[in-house]
Amino acid sequence: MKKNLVMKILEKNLLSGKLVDGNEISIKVNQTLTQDSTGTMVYLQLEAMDIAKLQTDLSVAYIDHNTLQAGFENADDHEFIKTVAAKYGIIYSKPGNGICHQLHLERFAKPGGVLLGSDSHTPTCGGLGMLSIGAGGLDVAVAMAKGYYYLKVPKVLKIELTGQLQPWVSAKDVILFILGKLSVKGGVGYILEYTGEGIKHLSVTDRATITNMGAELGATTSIFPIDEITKDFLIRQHREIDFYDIQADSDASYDKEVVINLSDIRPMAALPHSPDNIASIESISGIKVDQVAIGSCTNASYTDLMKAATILKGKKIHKDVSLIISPGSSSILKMLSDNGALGDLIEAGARILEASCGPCIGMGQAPKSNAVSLRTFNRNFKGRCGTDNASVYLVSPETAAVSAIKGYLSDPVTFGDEVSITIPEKYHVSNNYFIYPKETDENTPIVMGPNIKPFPVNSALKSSLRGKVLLKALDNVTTDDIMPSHAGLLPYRSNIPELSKYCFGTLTDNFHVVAKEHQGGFVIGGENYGQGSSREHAALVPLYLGVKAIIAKSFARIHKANLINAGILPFTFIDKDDYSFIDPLDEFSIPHIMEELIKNEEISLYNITKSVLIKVKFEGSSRDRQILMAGGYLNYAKGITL
Ligand code: MIC
Ligand code: SF4
Repeated sequence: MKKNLVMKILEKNLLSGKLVDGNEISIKVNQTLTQDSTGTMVYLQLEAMDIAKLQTDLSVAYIDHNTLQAGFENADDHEFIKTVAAKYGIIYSKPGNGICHQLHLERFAKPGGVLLGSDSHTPTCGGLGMLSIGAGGLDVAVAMAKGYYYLKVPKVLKIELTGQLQPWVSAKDVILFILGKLSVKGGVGYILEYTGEGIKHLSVTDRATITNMGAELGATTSIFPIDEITKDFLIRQHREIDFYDIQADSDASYDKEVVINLSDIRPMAALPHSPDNIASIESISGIKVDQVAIGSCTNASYTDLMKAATILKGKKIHKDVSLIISPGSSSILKMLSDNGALGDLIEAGARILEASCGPCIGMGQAPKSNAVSLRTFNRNFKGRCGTDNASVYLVSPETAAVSAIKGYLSDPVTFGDEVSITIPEKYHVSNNYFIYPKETDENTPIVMGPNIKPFPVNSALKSSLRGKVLLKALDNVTTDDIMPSHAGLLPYRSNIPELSKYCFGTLTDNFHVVAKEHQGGFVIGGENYGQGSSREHAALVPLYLGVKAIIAKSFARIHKANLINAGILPFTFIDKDDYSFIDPLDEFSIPHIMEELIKNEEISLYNITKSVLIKVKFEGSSRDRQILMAGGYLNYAKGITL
């Protein structure tokens, strides 16, 4: 069979298992990345593994999420990560250097390699032809310690791009268009491989915008082919040496194919409160706008910010609009400063933030009550911006900049001639924000501030389970629902007991009280339970509160892996209609859980309150079942020779 690019890279890095759809395999991980809001857990877990040396070619610890530092907590976390980095030879990226995905694309990603990152938008580097997968923190710690990652062989969806983008239409509109077609569940179980004539007109940063938001489709990752454009980007980034050529066979086979004509796409937006709630800007233009934010790992490249600066040059931001700019990296900020574009943004009245995630994860710049906020970001879940009743629309930098001037949602097509940006001959490289291992000492003592608390570890699965339904949730519950994140809570990412008070905070006020009162229990979910981020806090906090199993119609990939690693049972209904007959506080019993799991049989769950038997199942590998029986990955790892 003719192989696609995904299969070629998986084959190149294959360590165990057969490359057959649905099979579990392990692959060699060449690089890892962490960011600070998941990183403290990753490095606590790495420390617990007690290893002498990392097994990756390169690992980078970025500080980009928790940079507000309203108290000592974030700075203590940074110091902890810095000392771990020095001990293990991990490259440390200081706060202010920029967003992990943008920086990794600029500095380290290698075409044809495998990257594992403790952040769901790790697929950004797929824009450079690297197989880049987002995972829970523990999986990333294991990749650093052991060099491998286990995954189910995904199906590969070919997305063939034909045609060429119309003026004022950009990469963000492409991925929003795809989200409108496929939905937030459309990519589950797939890796998206882009091909076709249309890709010749997309730069590496355009491609990265598209692969970045593949996370919102639920895809394992997305990847573009390695071509002259890839090489050109590396040359301009002063690292042609990192070019590696690996190609899909001609006439490669795919599990599914979609053709998208770029010429058909118009400026688009994702409406509140889901990235797949798509409409054309033309159909919703005129909505009054209070805030516009340009930045994030989706749209804060040099080209994106230059487009905004060129549109805003000599103009004034509307009096009722607050325009926020957060550059993707310190190098980009330096280039904007050198070429005068930063001055143009300031003159227009923009608020300039440091190069970091910032408002994307609610770290500041929460909009006013009932505000309409246009953001070039990737997620618009309710409350994520820090203001529960705000309406967030996801748009391109072009739409954002034009709307900031007009004061209402405007189609950039009506703005006149399209701006065209020349990619710099050579990108600037800001090296001084990195601490490289050669400058560090492996004897550096690990520094842990008072806010860094031990993470919870499960105990081995019992032969039977009993407990109450603590919460019943609808479809598409996000990890932002399970473990909300904003400026008030992000300082506690290393403090699970404190975070637990806010578990399921967007759905109910008192989950932690109910969970404690009933000594833990069960959670019921709809389709796509746990979509969104990679934060393993969405598993560790429920574990801390005694949650034993989640029974849902279906799960998002990373969250399901995090539940398994934590030893929480992720079950799916065999008959989805059973969902309707469950109510909060129903009493459940699973009398033969251990036996059924060992035999890989259907699980019989008795709803004692309703006197009915519900059949559920565990979909996973035998290794996954062993991890669950051991009570999570760390217990499992103790029992095997790795
Ligand atoms: C996000 O965009 O939701 C985050 C914050 O980057 C998360 C990681 C986290 O919760 O720390 C992600 O995407 O994985
Ligand atoms: Fe940071 Fe936002 Fe990207 Fe997450 S989605 S990594 S918070 S910029």
